[in-house]
Amino acid sequence: MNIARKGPGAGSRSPRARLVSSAPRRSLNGTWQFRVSPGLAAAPDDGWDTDDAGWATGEQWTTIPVPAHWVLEGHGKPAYTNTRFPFPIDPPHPPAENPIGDYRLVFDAEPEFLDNAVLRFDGIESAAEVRLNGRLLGETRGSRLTHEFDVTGTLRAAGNVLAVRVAQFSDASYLEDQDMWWLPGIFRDVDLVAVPERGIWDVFAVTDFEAADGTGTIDLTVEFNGEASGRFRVPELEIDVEVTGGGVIGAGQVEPWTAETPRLYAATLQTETETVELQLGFRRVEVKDSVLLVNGAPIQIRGVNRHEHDPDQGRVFSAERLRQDLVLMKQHNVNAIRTSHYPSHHELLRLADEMGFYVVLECDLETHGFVDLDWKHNPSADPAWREAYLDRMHRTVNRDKNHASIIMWSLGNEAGTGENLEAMAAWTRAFDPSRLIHYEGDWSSTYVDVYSRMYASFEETRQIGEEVLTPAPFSATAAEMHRRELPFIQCEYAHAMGNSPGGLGEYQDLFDRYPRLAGGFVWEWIEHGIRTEDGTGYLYGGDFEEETHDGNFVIDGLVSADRKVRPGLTALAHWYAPVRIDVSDTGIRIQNRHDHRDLSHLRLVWRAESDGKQAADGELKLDTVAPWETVEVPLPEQDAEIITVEAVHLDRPEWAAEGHVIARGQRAWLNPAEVPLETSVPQREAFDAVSLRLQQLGGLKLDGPVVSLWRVPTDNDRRPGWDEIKEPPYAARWEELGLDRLRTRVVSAEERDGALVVRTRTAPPGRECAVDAEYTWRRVSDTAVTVEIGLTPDGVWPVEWARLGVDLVLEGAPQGMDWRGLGPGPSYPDIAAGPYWGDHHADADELLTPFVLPQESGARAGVRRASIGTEQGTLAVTVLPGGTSGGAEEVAVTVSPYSRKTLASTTHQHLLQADGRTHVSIDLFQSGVGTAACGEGVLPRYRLAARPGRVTLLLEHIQG
Ligand code: IPT
Repeated sequence: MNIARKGPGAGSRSPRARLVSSAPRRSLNGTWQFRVSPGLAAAPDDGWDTDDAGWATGEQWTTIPVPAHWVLEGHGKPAYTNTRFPFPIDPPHPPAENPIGDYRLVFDAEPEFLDNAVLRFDGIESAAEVRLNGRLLGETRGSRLTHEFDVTGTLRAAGNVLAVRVAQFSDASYLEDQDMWWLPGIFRDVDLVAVPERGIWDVFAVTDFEAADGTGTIDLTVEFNGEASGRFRVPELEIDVEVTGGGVIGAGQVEPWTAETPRLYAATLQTETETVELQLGFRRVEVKDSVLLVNGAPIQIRGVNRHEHDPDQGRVFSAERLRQDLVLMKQHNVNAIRTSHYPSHHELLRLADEMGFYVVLECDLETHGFVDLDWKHNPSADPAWREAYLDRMHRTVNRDKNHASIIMWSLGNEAGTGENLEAMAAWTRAFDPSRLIHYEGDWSSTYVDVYSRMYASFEETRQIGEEVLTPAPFSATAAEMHRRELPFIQCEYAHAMGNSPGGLGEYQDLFDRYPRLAGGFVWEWIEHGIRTEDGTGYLYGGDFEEETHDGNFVIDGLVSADRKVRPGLTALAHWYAPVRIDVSDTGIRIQNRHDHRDLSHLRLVWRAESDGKQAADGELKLDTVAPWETVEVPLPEQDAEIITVEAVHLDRPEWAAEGHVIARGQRAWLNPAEVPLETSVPQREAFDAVSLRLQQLGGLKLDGPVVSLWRVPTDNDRRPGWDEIKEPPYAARWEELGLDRLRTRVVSAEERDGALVVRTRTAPPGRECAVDAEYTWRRVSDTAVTVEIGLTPDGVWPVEWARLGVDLVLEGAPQGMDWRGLGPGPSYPDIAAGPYWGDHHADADELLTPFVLPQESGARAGVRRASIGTEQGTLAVTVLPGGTSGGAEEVAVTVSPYSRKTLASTTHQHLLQADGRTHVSIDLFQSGVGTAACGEGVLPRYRLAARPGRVTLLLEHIQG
């Protein structure tokens, strides 16, 4: 086995479309014999792969499920690196310590496979040598690409010996340096597929739609297996024609396919011996005047990057996970998927056609690690690798070429520049002119059809939006001129790592403003956590004793590895919604943000609430609202506290849950809480003698409030961000300053105007910048007090704060919270869309977001009143009207079973130890979260420079 050469695989048949066919197919998935050797030199040549069904496997052999990754089945360990290769860059040589897996299966074959059949492998990482009955069938390269080997004449009825030797690393690893786990093995299906004589080897149906007259065409290319012809039928379109090789078939008037209206027509191609079924979607993808069009109308890509990952099985396909993903995407208004950074399991395309997604189908290619050598030796620019590159693209395009959902072919990710990429583009353009070509790595964009970038800043995105409008400078090269004609997409933006991404609204505004900006794909859909053995948590890079790894950078998704929705996805659903509803003092504005549909498939229902009760409801009657049209209707109700308008389906699609809300708009005019009239000076015994913090309220034991400015660093806080002015990350600057170690001195405590007034000064160790606080306490009853809190910064604060608020600790573990405010999910200033006004509840386990790396989470904003349940009783916090003193009308409340110190010092969610107390933060202001983990930091308007704040709270111990 030669795994140190620069070529493609060998011996397989030409790549073809994945067809739904009547030809017999037999899965060889199941339990195989297996052994692993530590390197190629140690892999035995002991007859295991000869034509001997009776060969006895020795004791190094065991069994393994196929498909699976052997490192997730107890043989060796997974390893995570982002861009770095985990071995020296010495192409095409893999390291000598390179686990080799030998797979062996003895099987019988039914008669229908004996005349003519192929053996199909859908995915083997990273290179395999395949032998059947002692004969070498060939080698695979391209871990996520299909290889079919002709077994005609080799396959027999009984006792076939299939022997597959798989190298974990190979020359191919240099082309597969995606940011993900290295997971070797036969991890996708293995099938025996009959190839009937006079049947159909391949079909390519290129569909087109002419928006001007509503007609469609089908350009059919068929490759029969031997001398044959077939009948091509599309019953709904009354097409029934004889096909010998192909040609263009007029389809007459058709309903077009779009991601919003995924109309498909069932078609069949039939010969004497085989019938193939196709689902045709008529659509045209094109670029005009630097705008991306589908069926003549500009489209906005509201996309996500999707890797394949399961916490137990890695990249092994699971129909359940796939469906779960696409259903969740639909429910959150995602309309596009980039298959980062390799072709997904082929089932994804069938579902994308049916459910409606635009797909950017990416080739299995990334050579990112060469960036560390300044791209020296990059295979993309080395002619010796050219065939390997082309082979990857042929396999990618051919397998999925009949799917309407694919609007672009992507050459790969982060593979630098070079002629081999150009050659891939040239072949693809000639083979399939019906789709656009995407590749981000070459910013000069000479051989692509869209200008694509990742994590371009707001400012740069704006400039790109405008570039097309300004005349080109005299010096513009042909390449620059070409680029100006292209639409712009962000193939990755808004990095969703941890408590993130901030700034979605700002990007969306830009996408809306400039026709050239066709939207983008958030990075990324799924966190790649690997489940711990005891099932209680997820692991990341470094947890498998890897010497070289990139930590938790692999945990950066909008959903957890088990597809639990992270708050970033709730925010995304708001910005990606195909309807925008704005309720103001004067009326309701509704914008149709579909590209191809009016709103007649939706209902717009409203309700008015006062005092936490529904007062009235109804439905808004709208005339036809065309794509991108905005209409305005008057408020249906004048004096309610909250008016909510929701867009729901008239006929619920399969993916929508009962009562699914597509978009929501709201306006709240909340009545202020009543201020207690009779108050007195509270007793000193309720306060700690030294700190003057409240210790009891009724029978409730507590400790606080104390001024607090810090948060548990988020993933974004821990990284510097791509801002022009380079500053160390927030986490480092806060640590340096001691924001997490503030100390408080009591300045004075005195009775004044029927209240106890406590003044304190809080500052970091060794610094003089401080926050002066004044707490004015009044007793309301045995179980209630009010406290007016005035906070004033003093001196120069060298870094922005994370929060401005106070902390309280209650005895007893938290049991949940009820509140009036924004919810049910958390929000921070730049990731605030989604949560809505109302009366909300969170169970104990919903108070925080269980991010794999513990970090700040869970703040419920806009809170007017919160009842915080603990084992000991309930503390109700009510914000009293700010009145003329300019006090806050609402606060953000965070309730946690862990102290911030515990959260900050624990590496994994499942290792957190609760201390049996309830940690409460009441914040007047919070910093945004930004996306500095990969992209821009917190935008200036969401940063929290030192500032004063004031609020009056009613604190009550509620019994029972
Ligand atoms: C970008 C990669 O394309 C993607 O695979 C992922 O690693 C992402 O970053 C970060 O999570 S590349 C980076 C240099 C912007």
